[in-house]
Amino acid sequence: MFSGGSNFIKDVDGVFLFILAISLVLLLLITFLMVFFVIKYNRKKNPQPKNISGNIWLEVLWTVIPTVLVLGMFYYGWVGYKKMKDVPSNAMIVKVTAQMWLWEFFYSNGLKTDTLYVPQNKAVKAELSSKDVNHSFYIPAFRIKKDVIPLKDNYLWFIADQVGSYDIACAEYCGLKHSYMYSKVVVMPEDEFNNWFTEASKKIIQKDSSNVNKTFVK
Ligand SMILES: [Cu+2]
Repeated sequence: MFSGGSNFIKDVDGVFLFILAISLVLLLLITFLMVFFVIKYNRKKNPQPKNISGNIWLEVLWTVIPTVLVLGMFYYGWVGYKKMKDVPSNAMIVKVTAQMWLWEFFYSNGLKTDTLYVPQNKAVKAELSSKDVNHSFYIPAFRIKKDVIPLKDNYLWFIADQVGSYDIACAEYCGLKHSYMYSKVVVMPEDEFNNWFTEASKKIIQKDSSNVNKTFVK
């Protein structure tokens, strides 16, 4: 946790920690008050039960504080979500197709791969579509996840800032072999990516220039 390689790590982990911290404070406070009241209003100390009338300030406090906390969680979540929706105009577009039970990636020239190759420090927009049922495109190391739904065009984007290979998972139960629906995203320095892209594209042209979409390059 708190490692990974995209431009969203700070925002997503930040919201996560913020909510975790609030939850921890509430857990401790509620546990403390519970034990405190059990002792304070113990029957041995208070043989005669008494009615307690309301306290306006207490009621104001327990309304205002949770409202502020919930609005805070919403605010940070919304700010982060908005960044994930605003794709930079210079993003490289890769079409991602999901089907039971594999991922396929299509580059602008028709190159098709079973692994997602991307250049480091460049915005990549993944246009998501499904050939059959609901899937979910999930790269935990980049903190991005989006449902892939038939007949609905979803997208997400990211900037991978660390060279390496990271898991891509399907995060929506999609049938018998859902748990095997894994792929990898490989992040390469930009010139290395460009070399790979040129080489891989040559192969599809050599194999069949009239039918590039059906050529699989590993
Ligand atoms: Cu799936």
